[in-house]
Amino acid sequence: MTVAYIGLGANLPSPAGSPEATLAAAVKRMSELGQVIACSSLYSTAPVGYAEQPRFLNAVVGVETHLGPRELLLALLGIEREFGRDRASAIVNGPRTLDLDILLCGDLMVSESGLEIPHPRLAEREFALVPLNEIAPDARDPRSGASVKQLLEKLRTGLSLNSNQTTDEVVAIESDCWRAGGSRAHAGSDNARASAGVDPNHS
Ligand code: PH2
Ligand code: MG
Ligand code: MG
Repeated sequence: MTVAYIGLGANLPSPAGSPEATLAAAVKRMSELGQVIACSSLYSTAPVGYAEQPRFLNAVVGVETHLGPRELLLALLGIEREFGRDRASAIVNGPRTLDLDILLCGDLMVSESGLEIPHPRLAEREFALVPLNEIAPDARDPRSGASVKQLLEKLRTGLSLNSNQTTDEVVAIESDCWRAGGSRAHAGSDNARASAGVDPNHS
C-alpha cells in the first residue's frame, strides 16, 4: 500500500456543478481507488501560468491505494474525463473543469512519458504546496530529500514572504460541500461521506 497525494484543481463548471461541487464529487470518486486518509481545506488560488482565467479552487487529498503509479494515473485521467475535462482544445495552463495531479506517491520516483512523480513543478507551486503542507508537512520529496514543509518555506522565502504572511494567491475558504480533516477525512455531504465508506456519525 502506498499513500499518494493528489492535487485537485478546477476553475470551470463541470457536469457535477460548480468547481467546489466538482472537487467534492471527485474526492468521492477517488475513494473508490483506495482509502482517502486525509483531505486539505479548499483554497481559492490565483491562476498561475496563464492569467486570463478565473481563480482556481485547489485542494490536496491523501489516498492509500494498491494501485501502481501508471494505474493510478489512468484512473485519475478517467475521473477527469467523467467531470468534463476536454484536453483536445485546451490552452496550456488554461481553464479546466477538473485537474487531478499525482504530487507524491510514497517515496516513488517515476520519469516516464506522460508520468513524472514527484510532480515536476511541485516545489514552485504554492497552490499545491500550501494544501499539501496542511495534511502532510513531513512527507518527503524523494528527489531532493526535502520535506513538504521545507519546500514551502523555501518557496515562500524566495517570494519574500514570512511563514505566517498571507497573500491573495492562496486563500483557504469555507464551503458547505467540503470537510477537511485528518486520517478519517472526507469531503461532501453525510450522504457522500457514507458512500465513501466514512461513518457520517463518527467524524
Ligand atoms: N493548474 C495549472 C496551471 N495554473 N493555477 C492555479 N491557481 N491552480 C491550478 O491548479 C493550476 C494553475 C496547470 O495544471
Ligand atoms: Mg495540473
Ligand atoms: Mg494535470
